[in-house]
Amino acid sequence: MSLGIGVIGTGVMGSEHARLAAREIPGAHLAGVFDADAGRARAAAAGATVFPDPRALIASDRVGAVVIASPDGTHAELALACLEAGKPALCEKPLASTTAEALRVVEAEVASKRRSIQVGYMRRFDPGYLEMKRIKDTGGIGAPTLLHNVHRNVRAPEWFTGPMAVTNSFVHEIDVSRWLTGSEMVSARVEAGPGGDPLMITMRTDRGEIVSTEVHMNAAYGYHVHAEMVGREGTVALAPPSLVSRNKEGAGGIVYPDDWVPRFADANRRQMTEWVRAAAAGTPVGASAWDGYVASAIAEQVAAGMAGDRPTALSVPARPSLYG
Ligand code: ISE
Repeated sequence: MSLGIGVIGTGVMGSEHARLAAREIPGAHLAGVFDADAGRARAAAAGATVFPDPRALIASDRVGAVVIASPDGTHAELALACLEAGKPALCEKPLASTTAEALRVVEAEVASKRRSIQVGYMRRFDPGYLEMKRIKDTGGIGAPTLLHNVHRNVRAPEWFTGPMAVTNSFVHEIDVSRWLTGSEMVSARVEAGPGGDPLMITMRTDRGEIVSTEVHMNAAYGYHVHAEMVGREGTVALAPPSLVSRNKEGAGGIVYPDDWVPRFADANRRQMTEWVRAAAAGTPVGASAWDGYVASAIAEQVAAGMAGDRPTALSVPARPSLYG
């Protein structure tokens, strides 16, 4: 039987999730959408039901699983509503906009005794990152010592406020660095460039590895995410993310997209495919609510320590047994 997916929030990512559910995911279909902007909801629904509010979507018999892609501040409350309704949810990152709210989601899921929340840290499904991890895990570069991340956006979205470069963008590197290294982050230090952008964030892991990240919100030339891991016997890096190389006006090279949707199209498709498979039978395979909580907790601590000139010590509570 085909799984009916309901999508809450049809902005940049929500409309991509709706498109994937409607057209590209085996065993699933788009059952309906909700967005505060009804016109935007109708456009993303492409004929599927437009629900009058998110609660009606979650409660509907036609919706077997929910994608939460509304503004960051609504994620935790909607994830809790999905847990209450017993419906699997793929919640866009971050899991919550505060650590306290993220912890409430973890606690509710632990109380339910079943993992049913996956957090949309889609880089875990990107073929390049997966290959880096496979090579590192099979000893292909020796013991890791450093991870260099680069995260460049063309320009900060207009809805960006305050420390969102950390809580909305850098959270990706927190998650992917924990996943790639298998280590926990124990300290962080932030240097800000002129006017506060770019940021250079250096973290230390509990195995002594160094993780450096350039978070650049207004890099102008294109959307560009890169990572290189250095080990005792070699290095492994993402290859240039382009299907083609173009020559024009006396120059040649790869072509960068404007935002993350084309860059991570494959990762998002694979993420939803695996999530649908797990919703039918099994446990979600991507970032768990616990991973979402840890990423948000670290981001909050990094943002709070930004003004200081000393490294910030990072701490997270012990992992509940539900998360292995
Ligand atoms: C955005 O919300 C995303 O999740 C993108 O992947 C990230 O690159 C961008 O910086 C965020 O604002």
